[in-house]
Amino acid sequence: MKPVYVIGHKHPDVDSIASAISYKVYKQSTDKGLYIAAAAGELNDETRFILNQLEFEDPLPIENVGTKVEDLLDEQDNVYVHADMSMVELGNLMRKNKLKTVPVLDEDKGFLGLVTIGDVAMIYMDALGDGRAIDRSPEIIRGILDQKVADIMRTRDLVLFERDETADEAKKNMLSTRFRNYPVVDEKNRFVGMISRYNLLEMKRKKIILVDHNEKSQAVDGIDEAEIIEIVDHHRVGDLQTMAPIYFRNEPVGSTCTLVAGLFLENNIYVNRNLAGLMLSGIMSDTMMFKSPTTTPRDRQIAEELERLSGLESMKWGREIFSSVNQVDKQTDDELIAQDLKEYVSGSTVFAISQVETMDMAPYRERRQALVEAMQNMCVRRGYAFMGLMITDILEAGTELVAAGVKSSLVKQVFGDSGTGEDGIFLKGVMSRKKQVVPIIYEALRKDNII
Ligand SMILES: [Mn+2]
Repeated sequence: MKPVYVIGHKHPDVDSIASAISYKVYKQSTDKGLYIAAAAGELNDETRFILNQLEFEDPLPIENVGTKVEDLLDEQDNVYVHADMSMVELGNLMRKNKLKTVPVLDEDKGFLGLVTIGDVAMIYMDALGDGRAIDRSPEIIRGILDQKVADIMRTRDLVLFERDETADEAKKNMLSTRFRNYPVVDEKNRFVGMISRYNLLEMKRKKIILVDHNEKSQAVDGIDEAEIIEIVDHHRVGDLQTMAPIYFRNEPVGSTCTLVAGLFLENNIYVNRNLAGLMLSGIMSDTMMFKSPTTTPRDRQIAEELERLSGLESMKWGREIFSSVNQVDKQTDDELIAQDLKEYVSGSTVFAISQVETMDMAPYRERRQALVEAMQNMCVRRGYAFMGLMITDILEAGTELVAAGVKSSLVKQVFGDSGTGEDGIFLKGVMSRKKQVVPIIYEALRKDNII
């Protein structure tokens, strides 16, 4: 069965991972099908801490959701034969299953070769020749039937695919060869199935459910080739397009986990202690322990329910989560600015806003100059007009905004340089990237373009 991947944004934060895992559980208990929770990037420290404490497996890491050879595999059961099988058995099997091509495998499913119906026919035709030896035909046929698959299988000039090759590469290869079916192997040459020219015509896209984002620039690579079947999110509506109508749940609440937990509760679906803890983690992390202005009464209400179900005390658990973050000295400047970075596009301007949350600003302030330099370099490398780093103090409920890049003056213009430092602006009460920073920048860029 083809799986559906539930996946959050790149540079995944706690909410992204927690909502992917919990929404996967929700789908699994309400819908038919196979669902897999995935991660579009490395897990951060808080997420690792939470998954560890609550005993969850890591989501499947996925770098690219573009169509791969494995997505084109034939759905039906794969029939194969062993090299020591007799021609009689082979003939029976091919007739019974109406096969045109059969792979030959060893005991470990290692791929050895192929037998095609054309090859089998040729053996009979060659042996019977021009028909002059017709009176000897019982003998000739017996000779053929005595042969083994090993004697007749084709091992040379085959076109094989690996499961993680892109569908585009496979397509090119298939168009330049003339076979009907092609075997697919894994990296250890073990047979995983067949693909046919026919599969190529109806390109099978990976099925994806997006959680905690809906903008292309934040989505896993290859998203254009995938089929988005649902979105559950709490961010502004961005630029993704879908072929068909989809289930799109977007509400302005503090975390995606609030929405997912809401679904469990509304539909009276059982939530175990750990799952309740996981969703509570998403809420506490995204709302910065209810201090972020994105926090809504709904987040608090759902968090209360989850406290009850998980046995965790939300503020205490929140402090544990945030103190597991402070690995600041272990991270390089590049790691620090890339850890929770989001890209945005406005017309031809691409910019990025990064955010770290902390209970202690001092180590960040000490490194500010080095961070600015790393940001300058990142702007050049990735073509950002500017980027901002929000160093958010959860206890103080405020953010130091550091900007870099060619157009960084725009950031200083809109947020006002309070004079606390050359590149940093302290913004009291600002905690939310999506509510208090990004919209203001968009508005400024819009005006900038008009004027
Ligand atoms: Mn979120």
